[in-house]
Amino acid sequence: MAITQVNVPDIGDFDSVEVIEVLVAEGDEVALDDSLITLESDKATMEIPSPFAGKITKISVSVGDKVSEGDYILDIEAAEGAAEAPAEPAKAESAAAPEQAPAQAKPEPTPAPQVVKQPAHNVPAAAKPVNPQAMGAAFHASPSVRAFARKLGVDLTSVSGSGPKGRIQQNDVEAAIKAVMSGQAAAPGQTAGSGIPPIPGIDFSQFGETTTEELGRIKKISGKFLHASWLNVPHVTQFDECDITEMDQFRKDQKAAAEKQGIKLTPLVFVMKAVVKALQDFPSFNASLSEDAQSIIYKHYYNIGIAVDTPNGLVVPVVKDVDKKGIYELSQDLMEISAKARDGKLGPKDMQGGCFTISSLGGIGGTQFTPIVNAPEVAIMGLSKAKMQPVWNGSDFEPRLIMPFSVSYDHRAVDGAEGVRFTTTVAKYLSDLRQLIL
Ligand code: CAO
Repeated sequence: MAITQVNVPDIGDFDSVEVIEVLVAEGDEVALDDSLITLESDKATMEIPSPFAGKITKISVSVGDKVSEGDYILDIEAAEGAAEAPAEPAKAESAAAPEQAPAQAKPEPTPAPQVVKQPAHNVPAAAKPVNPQAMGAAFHASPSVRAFARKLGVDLTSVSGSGPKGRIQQNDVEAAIKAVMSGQAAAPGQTAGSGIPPIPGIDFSQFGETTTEELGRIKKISGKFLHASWLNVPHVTQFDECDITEMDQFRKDQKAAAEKQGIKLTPLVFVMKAVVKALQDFPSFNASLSEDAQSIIYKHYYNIGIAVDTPNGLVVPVVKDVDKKGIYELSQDLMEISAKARDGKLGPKDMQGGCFTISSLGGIGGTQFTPIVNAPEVAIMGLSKAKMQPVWNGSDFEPRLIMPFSVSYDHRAVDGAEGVRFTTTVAKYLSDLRQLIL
């Protein structure tokens, strides 16, 4: 049987158009008018249909090639009695640009390409087919449906067609999207079950009066980071407590002298010093994972982020070089950054370079909480309110000031045993500040 060369037919004013899909493979049987390749210019998407029924014996184009009228596409061994395409070219899709008048194919009577106008805006990269299977002719769909699917990022290999001979129609694509949105199916690129089920929108006004306020800028920004950390970081929270009776007595003893210098001494600065000493003992807490999470990057500097509650939302300025500063200097830094934070005057530099974060709610109350890791840091401490408690000393109950705290950490970087060793070590330093100078 004769092998016939199929070339790019007249594609109107287009020249050097990119091949974005090769819809057949060598050995495939095709029917007359089956789509062979898809071309995409900046204005239109075109499918080149087969001029015969037959078998593909050779393909000479690949995805990414640029082709023009007359360029060789592939060879077809015509089936016996195969009908040639009508001399009159097939009509363009209804969405076709009127100026793309289909012309007769040359040199083979290849039917004119079906043309679909591209949307006015650029198709986002993610909307282009990425599944290599989509390059095979595993489905049938018109150019307009293919363009619609591409625009919405739908992989047509995962859509079942309800049209004649399983042809995929626009309503099939719409149904596939609805199934993903309603949680009944996995989104493209996700394996079933890994999609995040959406929280349904509810009209609360049906139950009573409501008012709606847009979230502030800081809440929107921090919300995005917190959500990313919540989803990406496998969190473990270790709860612990420490006896700060002596530490707090020392703080009170120093308070008057500090106030003379305009400094307010709170437990937080002592915690910062104890944390840095513990970070030196456990370097995997003073680290970040590489972007591909295959390496750990140890930091040999000790900058501590402090979560500050402001009228506009939560911000985390960073106190630099905590290991090199004394209690007074740290208190001064803390007062400055929290004032700056509350006045909305923090610059980007004030919030960069953190190694570990402390979120102190101890001035407000609470017994314990689970802070969210400030990724790409790997750990965060949450401080709760210290309370006088009766503690058994072996023979008596003694009143001791006990501060509960927690440390959430990224379990990819830190093991559970290391987590509790870290909190025990912080507690040890805080219960006896002399150990900080050993
Ligand atoms: N237990 C008992 N008392 C505590 C304490 C603790 N763990 N921590 C602080 N206090 C006391 C202080 O000693 C101070 O009392 P005095 O005035 O009698 O000395 C009082 O509580 C208020 O302290 P403070 O909150 O003004 O100061 P701080 O240094 O402890 O904290 C700052 C500074 C900026 C961290 C804090 O003001 C703040 O913004 N905290 C909120 C952080 C936050 O929102 N975290 C949540 C993040 S997740 O959404």
